[in-house]
Amino acid sequence: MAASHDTRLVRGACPHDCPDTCATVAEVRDGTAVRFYAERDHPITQGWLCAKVRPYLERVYAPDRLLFPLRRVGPKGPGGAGRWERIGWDEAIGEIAARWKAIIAEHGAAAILPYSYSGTLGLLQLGIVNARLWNRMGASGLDRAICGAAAERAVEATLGARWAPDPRDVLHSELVLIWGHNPASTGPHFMPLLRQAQKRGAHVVVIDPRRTLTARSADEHIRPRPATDGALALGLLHVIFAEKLHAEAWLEAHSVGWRELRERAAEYPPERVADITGVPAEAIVALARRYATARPALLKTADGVQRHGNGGQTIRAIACLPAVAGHLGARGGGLSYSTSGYVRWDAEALGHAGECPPTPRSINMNRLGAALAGEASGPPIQSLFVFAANPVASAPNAGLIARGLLRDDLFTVVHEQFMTDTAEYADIVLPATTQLEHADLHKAYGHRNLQYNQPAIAPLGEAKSNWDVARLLAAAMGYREPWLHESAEDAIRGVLDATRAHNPLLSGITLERLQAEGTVPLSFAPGEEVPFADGRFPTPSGKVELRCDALAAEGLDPLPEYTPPAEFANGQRSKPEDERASKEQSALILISGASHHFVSSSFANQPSLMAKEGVPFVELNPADAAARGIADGATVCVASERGDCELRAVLTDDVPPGVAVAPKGQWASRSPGRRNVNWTTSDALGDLAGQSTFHSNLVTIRPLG
Ligand SMILES: Nc1nc2c(c(=O)[nH]1)N[C@H]1C(S)=C(S)[C@@H](COP(=O)(O)OP(=O)(O)OC[C@H]3O[C@@H](n4cnc5c(=O)[nH]c(N)nc54)[C@H](O)[C@@H]3O)O[C@H]1N2
Ligand SMILES: Nc1nc2c(c(=O)[nH]1)N[C@H]1C(S)=C(S)[C@@H](COP(=O)(O)OP(=O)(O)OC[C@H]3O[C@@H](n4cnc5c(=O)[nH]c(N)nc54)[C@H](O)[C@@H]3O)O[C@H]1N2
Ligand SMILES: [Mo]
Repeated sequence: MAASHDTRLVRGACPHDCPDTCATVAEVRDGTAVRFYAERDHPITQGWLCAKVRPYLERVYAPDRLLFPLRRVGPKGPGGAGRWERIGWDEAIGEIAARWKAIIAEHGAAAILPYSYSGTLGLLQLGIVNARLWNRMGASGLDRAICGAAAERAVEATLGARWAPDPRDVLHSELVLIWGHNPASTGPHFMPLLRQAQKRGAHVVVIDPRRTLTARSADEHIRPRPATDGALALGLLHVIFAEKLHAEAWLEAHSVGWRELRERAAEYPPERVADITGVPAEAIVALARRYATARPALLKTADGVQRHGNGGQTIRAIACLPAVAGHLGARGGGLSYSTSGYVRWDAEALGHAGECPPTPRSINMNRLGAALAGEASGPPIQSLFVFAANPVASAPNAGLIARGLLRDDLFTVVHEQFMTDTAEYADIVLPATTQLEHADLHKAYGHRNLQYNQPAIAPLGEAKSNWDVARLLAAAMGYREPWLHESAEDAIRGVLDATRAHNPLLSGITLERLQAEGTVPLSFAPGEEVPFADGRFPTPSGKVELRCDALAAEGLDPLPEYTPPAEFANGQRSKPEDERASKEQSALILISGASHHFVSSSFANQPSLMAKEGVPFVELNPADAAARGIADGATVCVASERGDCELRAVLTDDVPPGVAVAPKGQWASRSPGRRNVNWTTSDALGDLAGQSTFHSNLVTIRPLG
């Protein structure tokens, strides 16, 4: 290397919404990142990056990166696309603060709604920025229930905490039951470990209506009708209890309500469950026996199965299985949902809510369209500040959101890296830095390491980080609290130190150590690595709550139960293939899970990844296609009672009759008719924690043209 060049290697963290939170390295030459690759020594990243993040420099240096603040000069919305004028930061921040002050004076700060989700998962650029400015202002809160709220609540209600085994412990599993989860696409670094476990003799079962990439390589694939998994789990429990395969001594000592659960499960004999789920009774009995007798069995689930109207109770039923079969606390056994509960950032250090006015109201993000139309009690939403999210592409019932964003009296600011479907509706667009241009600290939801992200390059153009924008806005609003003005490092250090004071898993983990080492594993004491090995659970009772009185106190069923989602009960049917007669008119259940090459709508504007993912498509079973006169490759209209979109039909028996699959993530602005699958999805809330119900979506599909 020529001596005149300055080359540095800078350690970072992948910020995207994925359980793997990879350790990355940027090679920076004379201020420009020239190579981007995986940290070799990281225990989970293991030296390779996924198809999405490998070409990350294409994203950082993309020609369509937003580099300057923009003000809308044409009419609102996509019709006005291209009609922007470049303005300076001072002017942009000044205009936003002036508008907000006027709104606060007239309506109160509740009329301002910040909206963010998971464009980045960093402690600083998401967590702190989500909290401080808005708390100080007294703005409306956002109920962040778009992703896994029901499962989070169900797991916490049952086990007391979102703790999960180290992914490497799968090498000790005899059976791996992967339920409504597609890690080959959504958490790919688990797959080499799973392969290794399989080579050592582990039996892998996938439960998913679709033959996913993960299901293809499993030893067994069980395909229930969508949203019937609660009945399936209760059926497995039925067999385990009936055949006395349950861990009775353990349940006596460590659980609440196992006899009541046994009574509930008694209502779900295999024949009834077969009728509900479409899974043959023999397969249910065989799986129950296999699951209960494996030593041990790992049950790994994620968020797909709970994005239904009954998702909370479904995860409650699923979460009871490892307890009843006696797998909790065994290395290689237990429940793997999320590791995110090990570190919960100190809320007061994060948001300083104790020094702020109370949050006036909270708006469920799944109801954004309805809220913009005036559903929420209190003042109408007058201003929306969107960052690290793209609700027009990613939130349910997006047509209603798009209509709301056209309101002339709504002042919308979007802070973004790209001119997304949502940014197109903004009055002011602010350019955001990428992960290479700012500092952050990341925990992971799929493993148990912290990862520090050093800025590798200077911000491109005039891009600013979320934290820098929050500080500028705080200053312009006249808020003088020091915690609204500290440096990025001090903000991270403050929350880390405050959290360490009450969390022994952070002992010895300082900012300096994170900066020096990049990856730092949580400090599990010997004997503590396997969750719940001591038989103690941080629930109100200190035991596994198979019967959960806290849920009863909220008027919910304290025992897991199966009820079909309202979308199907009110709709045509719950058993798709029973109704062959009116096939053409009859509805299909549309599942819109993760795409392989995007993360939600992130990356869906990157040409190399768009080429790999292909045009927006919907998978249909050939029998359903034939009944509707749909040929492979045809353009079809997919419609629900909420709206429609145009997709290309892919005929495949990867999806069973009665079900269709169209991945999330495609941008509306790059789709035919400027609508994506979320024009059809439901903004009804699920049975727990205000959960989104994307997959409880009845649609009709017909050929176009
Ligand atoms: N490549 C890629 N990776 C991602 C993402 C992405 O968009 N793309 N998204 C990230 C995010 S935000 C999240 S939350 C995670 C999600 O990670 P996952 O939960 O693994 O992903 P999903 O595809 O949403 O859902 C998993 C599976 O649930 C299945 N499913 C749907 N309904 C049912 C049902 O009723 N019963 C059963 N048994 N299965 C059902 C779907 O067919 C799907 O295969 O992935 C993260 N990783
Ligand atoms: N149909 C359907 N829709 C779904 C789902 C589904 O299963 N089906 N799943 C849902 C799930 S699980 C989730 S988590 C949500 C995710 O929904 P969103 O959180 O809205 O995620 P994205 O659509 O990826 O949008 C994130 C945006 O943040 C921007 N961004 C990235 N980093 C930064 C940054 O540092 N600063 C700023 N200001 N911006 C940044 C990116 O450019 C991107 O446009 O989608 C949901 N949408
Ligand atoms: Mo998510």
